[in-house]
Amino acid sequence: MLKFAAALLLAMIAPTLAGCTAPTAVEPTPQPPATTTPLPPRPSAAATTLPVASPTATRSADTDFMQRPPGLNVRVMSFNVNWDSVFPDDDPKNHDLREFSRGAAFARILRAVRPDVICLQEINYLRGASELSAFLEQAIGATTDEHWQVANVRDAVIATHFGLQEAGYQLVTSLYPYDLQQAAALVDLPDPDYGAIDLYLICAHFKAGGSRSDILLRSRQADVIMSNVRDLESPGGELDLVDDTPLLIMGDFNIYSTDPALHARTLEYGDIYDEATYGADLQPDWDLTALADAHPSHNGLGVDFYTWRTDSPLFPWGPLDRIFYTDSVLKLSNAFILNTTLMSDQALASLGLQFDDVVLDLGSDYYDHLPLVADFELVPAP
Ligand SMILES: [Ca+2]
Ligand SMILES: [Ca+2]
Ligand SMILES: [Ca+2]
Ligand SMILES: [Ca+2]
Repeated sequence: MLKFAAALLLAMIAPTLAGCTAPTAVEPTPQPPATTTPLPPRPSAAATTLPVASPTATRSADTDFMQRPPGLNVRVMSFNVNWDSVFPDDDPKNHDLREFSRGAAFARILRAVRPDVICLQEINYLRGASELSAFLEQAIGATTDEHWQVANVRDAVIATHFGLQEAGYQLVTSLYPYDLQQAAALVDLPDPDYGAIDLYLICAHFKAGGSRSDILLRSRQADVIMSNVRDLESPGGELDLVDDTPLLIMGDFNIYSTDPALHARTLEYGDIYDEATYGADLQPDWDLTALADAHPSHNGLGVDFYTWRTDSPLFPWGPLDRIFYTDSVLKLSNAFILNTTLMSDQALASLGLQFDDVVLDLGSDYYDHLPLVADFELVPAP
């Protein structure tokens, strides 16, 4: 019934989608359609204390949102960097779609945030885990005894300075097309600090675009993840997690306001869209409830919640990126979307950041995706 209703809804909105300025189908970041509209003159970052295109917002001196909460936490960060923008211009493995260069800003962000676990998207699949590891260690300024491990699938990259186990934890997608694969691994938290508990992570990048086939592919991508979660959380099959292992599903899901975004419902509530192929609905949390959405806001201020933005042409900004988690065994102690344009010069300086570090192209107000950060406290299962 839900399937029928969804199909009907899709059929009803299809003309709207076709007619609106939905992101073009260029895989996989929504790219702003070409425009000939002249842009109004903009103040330069150096000449103003106001954030670009947000004249009513004030820049805050607060840096508390960046502080790690007390106690034993794990800090995760998700960031769609836009194709290979973080690598040097002359890197032979740069993707054909690479248009921007922001390696220095990326390094400043990593050094300010200091995540334990990173989920990146739009990294050329040609890059190997060991070279990504070396690149990230240099970018983050790792100490000599700090080794970053990487598990990458398609353009999605999981990296951590903890242990990382990929074998036995990769999503089972062998019967499915390439687009349905996502990075997945078990983060081996150090036992002396965290006890026997480890952390399971799926780092995903969903199809962009507003066409009917894009929308349906996003549903399939969510169904595949959820069918794997069912296997991970139940005995038998091909994947097994220790009961009550904290689980995160994070990344760029291209959750727009211009389509029903049923895939978001699938990821949070376990409502499988194609049950004939991917099995019955499930309750994806260990206590047989839904997952929770970390719902971060810009610099923790509780005002702005979009994770993707472009102003030219205007396409609805929105939380395209998410961090879903098993709130039965994880307590969200802090969450924010880093927006350097809302920080005062003093706050930026104290964190080693610059005004436009999170903006992909300040000249055209093309922010693209912003980094999402969440701190989780591990809660013993009841
Ligand atoms: Ca461990
Ligand atoms: Ca299983
Ligand atoms: Ca269903
Ligand atoms: Ca729950």
